[in-house]
Amino acid sequence: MANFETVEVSTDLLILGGGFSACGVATEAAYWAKKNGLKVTLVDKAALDRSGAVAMGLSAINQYVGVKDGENTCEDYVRYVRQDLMGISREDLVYNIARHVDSTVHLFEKWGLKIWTDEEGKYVHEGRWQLMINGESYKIIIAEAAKNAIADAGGEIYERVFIVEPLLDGNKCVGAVGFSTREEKFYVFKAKATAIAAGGAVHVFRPRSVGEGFGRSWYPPFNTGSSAYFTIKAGAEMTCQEVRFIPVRFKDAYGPVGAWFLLFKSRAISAEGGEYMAVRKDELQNWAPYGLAKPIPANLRNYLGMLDVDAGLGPLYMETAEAINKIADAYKDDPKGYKKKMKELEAEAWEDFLDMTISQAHLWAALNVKPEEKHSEIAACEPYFIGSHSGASGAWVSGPEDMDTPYKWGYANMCTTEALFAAGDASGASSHKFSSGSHAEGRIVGKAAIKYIVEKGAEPNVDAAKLEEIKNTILAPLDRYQEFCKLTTSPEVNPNYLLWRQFMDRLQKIMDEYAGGVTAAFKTSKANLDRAMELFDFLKEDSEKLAAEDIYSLERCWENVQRMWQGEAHVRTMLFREETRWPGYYFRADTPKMDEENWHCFANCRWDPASGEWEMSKKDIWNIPGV
Ligand code: SFD
Ligand code: AMP
Repeated sequence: MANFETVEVSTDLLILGGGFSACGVATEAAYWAKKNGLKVTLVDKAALDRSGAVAMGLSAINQYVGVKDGENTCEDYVRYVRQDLMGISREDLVYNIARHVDSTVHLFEKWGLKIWTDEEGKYVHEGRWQLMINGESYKIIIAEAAKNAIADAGGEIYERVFIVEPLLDGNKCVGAVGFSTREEKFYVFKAKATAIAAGGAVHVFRPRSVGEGFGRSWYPPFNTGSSAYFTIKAGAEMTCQEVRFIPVRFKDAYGPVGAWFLLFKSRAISAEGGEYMAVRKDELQNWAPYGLAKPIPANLRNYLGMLDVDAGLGPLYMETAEAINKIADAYKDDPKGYKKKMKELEAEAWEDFLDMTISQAHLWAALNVKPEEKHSEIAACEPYFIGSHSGASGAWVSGPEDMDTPYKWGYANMCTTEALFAAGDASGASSHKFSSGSHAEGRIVGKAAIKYIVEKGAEPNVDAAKLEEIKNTILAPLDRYQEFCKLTTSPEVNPNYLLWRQFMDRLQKIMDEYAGGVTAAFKTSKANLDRAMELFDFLKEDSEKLAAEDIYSLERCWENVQRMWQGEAHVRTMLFREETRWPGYYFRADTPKMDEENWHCFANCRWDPASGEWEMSKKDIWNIPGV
C-alpha cells in the first residue's frame, strides 16, 4: 500500500480553503479565538497569496452598498438580488451580507487596496454596486491580513494540502482529511467546528477551450467542486444546485465585460449589427415580472444573445470602438484633451484585463486588436458553479440569529450538519456577494463558529477504524496504478483502470451533451437528463477504478470525483425542477416556461450518508416584510 505518513492535527476551528471567504473567516475568527484561548487552523490546497478565483487579481469590487454615502440601502440590495435570480434568493442571507459588506470594503482599503477615487475623493463606481480598483495584488493584500490575524492568535496555516472528505460523528462534522500535494503525507484534521470555503467548480462541463487551449476557462481551473462534495458527503442539505452560472465574456480568453457594459456603456451586437438587448426586447415579456424590471437579470441578458446565436446571427461583438469614441467625443473640440482622453480610455481598457485576465490582453495583442478601432467577439462561456457570483448553488445554511427568518436552526451560516459552517461559493441561495461579500460572509461565519465552539464545542469523536478505511480509499488509485501499470505496453491504455483525464473527459461529455452544455446550446430535457443519470451510474462505478501514477495524478483523480458529485447534484435538481426559470443559464425544452405557481420555491437536495440515497424537496421563498 502507498506508504503515506499520517499527520494528525487537532484544532478548535478548522477553515477549509484560503480564498476570499476563508480569509474572511480567518480574520474574524482569529480575533474571537484569541479572546477565548482557542486555536484556528486554515488549510488551502494552494498558496494563500495567489489561491482561488482572485489569484490573478480583479479590476472591480462588485458588491459595495455605500450605506454611509446614502447611496443605497441593504433593502435595495435584497431587491436587486431577488430580481437577478428570478425571485429565488435567501433574503435573510443576502441582507446579512449586505449590512456587513461595506465595513469589509473599508478594511480592504485600510489594508492597502487602491480603490479608485475621483477629484472629490469619492469612490469611482463601475456600476451602482461596483467599485473600480487597482486589483492586480488584491488577493495578496487580503491573504496578508488573514495570515497576520492567524499568526497573532497563535493559529496554523497548512498550504498545499488538498482536502478530500469530511470526518463525521453521526450528523456532526468533526473535521476533515486530505493529503499533501507535494509530499507523501496524509492529513487528519480533528476540529470542534469546521468552516468549508473551498470555492465553486469548473470543468464539470466540457469547456469551449479544449486541446491546446485546455486549462483556459473563466473560472479558475483549480476550484473543482470541493465545497459541494464536502457538504454533500457530510449529509448537509444543499440548495439551488440547478442554478449554474454562465458568464458572457470576450471570446476564447474570457476577459471581463462588466467594465465595458457599465463603465464604458458599450453595446453588444450580432454580426448583422442588431443590438440583441433592443431587437429582442419583446422576449422579456415571457419572463415577467423579472424580465420587465431593471437591471434585466444576467441570465436573460445572456438568453437574448443566445437567441441571436441560435438563429445563426453570430458571432456576437462588444462594440468597444463605438463606446470609446463616444466617450472621447465629448472632447472633440479640444484636440489635446481628446488625445489625452483617448489614451486614458485605451489604458483603462487594457488595465481591466491586466488586473484580472492577463491572457485576454495576450490574445488581443496576438490578434492585433485595438479596442478603440475595432470591436471584439464575445460569447457565452461553458457553465460553472459559483454561488457567490450570479449562480446560486451551495449548502442550505441557517439564517442570521437576530433576524426573524423562517430558515433558522442555530448559528449563522451553519449547515444542516452540526458544527459545519459554509461561506462564499460553499453557501447557497445568496448570490451576488462576489469577492467583498464572500469575505463579509466569511467574517459572519468566523464569529458564529467561534460562538458555537464557546457554547457547545465538544472534543471531536473520530472513529479510528473508519479513518483507516477513508485513508485506504483515498490512496487506492496509487496502489491500483502500481499493481496494473506494467500489464500493458502503454500505461494509458489498461483494462484494469482509467486515468483522471479519461474520467474527466467522460464526465464532461455527459454534462455537455445531456445536461445543457455548450454543444447542446445550453438546452436539456427530462429525456436528456434521464440519459445523463444512466451514464452517471457507469461513471460512478468506474470512479472506483481510477488510477494515479503520482501525487499530482492522485489530486486530479479526487478533483474529478468531486466534480462528478457536483454534476450529479446539478442533474438531479434540473430534473426535479419541472420548469425553465433561468433561460440563458439553461433551458428545459420539455418545460419551456416559468411556472410561478408551482416552482416559485427553492429546490433542495440531500444525500443521506447512512443510506446513500438522495432526497429532493421544495422549500418556500420568504420575502423580508416590506421589501
Ligand atoms: O467581475 C481548497 N468574482 C468577482 N468579484 C468581484 O468582487 N469583482 C470582480 O471583478 C469579479 N470577477 C470575477 C470573479 C470570479 C471569477 C472566477 C472571475 C472574475 C474570473 C467573484 C469572486 O472572485 C468570488 O466571489 C470569490 O472569490 C468567492 O470566494 P470563495 O472563498 O468562495 O472562493 P475562492 O476565492 O475561489 O477560494 C477558494 C479557495 O479554496 C481552495 N480550495 N483548499 C483545500 N482543499 C480543497 N479541496 C480545495 N479546493 C479549493 C482554493 O485554493 C482557494 O483558496 S468578474 O469578472 O466577474
Ligand atoms: P461581469 O464582468 O459580467 O461579471 O460584471 C461585473 C458586475 O457588473 C456584476 O455585478 C454584473 O452583474 C454586473 N453587470 C455586468 N453587465 C451588466 C449589465 N449589462 N447590466 C447590469 N449589470 C451588469
